[in-house]
Amino acid sequence: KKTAAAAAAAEPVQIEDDRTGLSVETLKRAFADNLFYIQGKNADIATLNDYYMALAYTVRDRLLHRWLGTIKAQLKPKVKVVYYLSAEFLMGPHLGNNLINLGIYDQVRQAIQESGLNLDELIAQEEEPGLGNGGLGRLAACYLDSLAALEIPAIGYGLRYEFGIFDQEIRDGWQVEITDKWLRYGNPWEIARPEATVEVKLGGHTEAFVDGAGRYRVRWIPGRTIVGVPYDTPVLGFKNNTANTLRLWKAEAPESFDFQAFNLGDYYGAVNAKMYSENISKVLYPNDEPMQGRELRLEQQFFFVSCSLQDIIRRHLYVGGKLENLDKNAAIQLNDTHPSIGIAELMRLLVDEHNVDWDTAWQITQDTFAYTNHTLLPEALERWPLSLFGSLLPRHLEIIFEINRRFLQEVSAKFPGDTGRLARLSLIQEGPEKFVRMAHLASAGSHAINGVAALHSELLKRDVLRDFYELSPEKFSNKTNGVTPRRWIMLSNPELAFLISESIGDGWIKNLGELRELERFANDKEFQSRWRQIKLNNKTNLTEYIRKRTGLVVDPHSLFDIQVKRIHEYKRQHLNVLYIITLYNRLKQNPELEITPRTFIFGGKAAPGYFMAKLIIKLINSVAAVVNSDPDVRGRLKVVFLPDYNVTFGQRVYPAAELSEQISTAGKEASGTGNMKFSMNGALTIGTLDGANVEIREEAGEENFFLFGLTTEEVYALKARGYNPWDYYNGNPALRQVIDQLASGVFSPGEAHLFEPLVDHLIHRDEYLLLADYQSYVECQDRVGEAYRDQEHWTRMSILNSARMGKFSSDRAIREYCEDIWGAVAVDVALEEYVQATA
Ligand code: KOT
Repeated sequence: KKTAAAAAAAEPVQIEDDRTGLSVETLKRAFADNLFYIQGKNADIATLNDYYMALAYTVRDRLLHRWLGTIKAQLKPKVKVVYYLSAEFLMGPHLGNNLINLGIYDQVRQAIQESGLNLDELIAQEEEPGLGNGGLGRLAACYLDSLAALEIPAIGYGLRYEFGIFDQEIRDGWQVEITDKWLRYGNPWEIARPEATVEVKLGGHTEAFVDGAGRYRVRWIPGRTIVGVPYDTPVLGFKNNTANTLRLWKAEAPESFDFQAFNLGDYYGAVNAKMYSENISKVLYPNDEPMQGRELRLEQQFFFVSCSLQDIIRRHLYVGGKLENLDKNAAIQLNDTHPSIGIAELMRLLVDEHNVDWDTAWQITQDTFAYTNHTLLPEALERWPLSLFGSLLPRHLEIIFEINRRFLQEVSAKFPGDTGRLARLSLIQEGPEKFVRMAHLASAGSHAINGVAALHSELLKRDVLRDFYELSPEKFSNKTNGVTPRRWIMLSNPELAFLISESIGDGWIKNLGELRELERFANDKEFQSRWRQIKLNNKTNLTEYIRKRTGLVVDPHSLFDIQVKRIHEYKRQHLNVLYIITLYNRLKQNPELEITPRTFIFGGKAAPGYFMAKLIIKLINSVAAVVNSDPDVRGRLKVVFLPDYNVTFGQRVYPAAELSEQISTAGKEASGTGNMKFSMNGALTIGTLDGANVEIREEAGEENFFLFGLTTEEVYALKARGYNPWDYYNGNPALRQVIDQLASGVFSPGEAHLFEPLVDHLIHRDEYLLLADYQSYVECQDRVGEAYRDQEHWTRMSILNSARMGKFSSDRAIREYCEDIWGAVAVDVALEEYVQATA
């Protein structure tokens, strides 16, 4: 046994440095110091934002040792790094999350309080980096969180958009887009690394030549050059020493550019060229799902991918790696096809710039890349007109032709004489206008292809990528999406997190499967009542927020029925509206009818060019105006559209929800991830058998899930035998009344024809089968209303939902990617001695 003195001597010396110390006193002093020396303010003149910035720097100081320690531990010869390439990272606000991951939430709260301020107000001050549209970008953010939590070496690569997703305002019921100036007050979480700048070429033409060794080679003479400057943001693991990096590229003009023009005396031209270059990372394309074949978009994709691949190769060579072994040090994941030009770019870098022979280069490329598909919607599959592609990336087009030539040779060998198959598999879509099919490039150039939920992965194999599956079945697997419990439970629902930890310990935060232990409390009256009280508190908070944002007063004791996600016809927000109108009609017909009071809450942005989606927003607001102000309703129904749905707002919404609307047409939603966030926070789901709903229901138990609607098979069958929405309209008086009201202007006084395009679409085509699913949805919603009356039973179902959501942690998803696709393992990060371990 050691003596006390020996034990004390063995303790590392702790220097309570103002930049690392975690005591409340040190935190207060550092906070005041940063306010003065970084913000240049004292308490007399400091704004809330100054205080936020001072705190952000105080926190950043405390993570730098982890960050530098991680870089040191990971930049080593035998380490395999996951490179996650994504056009979008929807990170959400950093401050609160970093406090949680550093394990200093409580100390900081106290330090801020003792400084006479309120931590929640400072956290609310942060403008979130909205560098994504929705599910795909948020998934990338959850995955970075889990990679760090699991101590997997990883870098997220993307674009540093100067303007992220637009801010949404509602005027007269319509969506209005406002530019998102998120960098306005500076970004304390990023560090520019101009020393790691890389060059990217665009346009021009190619030339053949014979090199010194007598080999046939190709030279690309670019039309212009852009430089990419990396901006790095740390991504902390939960209470460990890992701080991975999110590296976002900003496009700038090379210095030589304005120098030349300056020498010619063309100052204006020089500035113009600079602006032209900077355009590339100027703004995020605000389209979720449908692709837009704009040249600037392809430039963006190529720009960040080329920067990232050059960076990856540089890192690989820096640790003494050989290019032939790139796949031993690097796993590159393509987040949908947006970065799939990387396949051709890696081939070009290897063959043209690093002198690797074609076959070796192709092997390296396939072994390094893997591709995740996120959509089955045909209009979302990326394809670029050959003409546009060739003028921007002439060398890449040649490379793609060569890849295709060899690829189709292989196909021919395996399926002799099957010309139909060749045409279907070709990387080039033939026709009057030819296209490069990016999903085909990604599939041919990757060793692994995955969908994002079990159903979606099956449908991929059966439909969209069927020929690829028949060619290389071993490439395919499913990786059901997940979300991080750190942000989506701990940070957003602290009271629930506290109750859970008090009941079953805090192991669930790292191992979400442990939530199962909550099952034994499902019938416990005392636990149930605390569970309900927390939900009520969260609902009350949301009520207050709704009042502030919209002026609407809603009843926190009513059923909170919520649909938040991008507005899209396939997601069927308007099916939800059809039910609201149905309820309204019942109340008008029978004002004394007993119904469960409900608050319907919507949130979501529409792509600025998507007319129907914008009309759906107007519809929600128009129905809200009528329902909310009708005295006959007596407050039993309320409809709210909350403007500007984003990550920050999501954090308020999920904890307050009791019913989660996941009502897409079966076979259309690849996975969904909001569905998981709702369930974890104790909401019950009303949903179709679509995307991950199938697995959520499987886990929660079918008795704890409100299922309705056609299955994917039934949808196919109905469409195959000829779907006629008219039959449903004519055969269902309640439905017919609702449609007639929309058509005749009941909800658009003075503008009788306002919703005609919607009505026309529903009764003539109804691509997403709203009318076919209407009756089933209404009956299911009625069951929900009934079930809510038995609060004890409802609470039991709610607890069981949370308890059984362990599968949907992004930690589980990332473990599967690591084991099945990336071959990546955890790397221990050691900190310098004088840094305190996490609390
Ligand atoms: C956007 C453009 C092209 C291809 C796909 C998309 C896309 C797909 N954007 N978001 N998604 C969503 O991705 C989520 C994460 O996997 C899914 O949960 C969701 O169902 C997709 O719609």
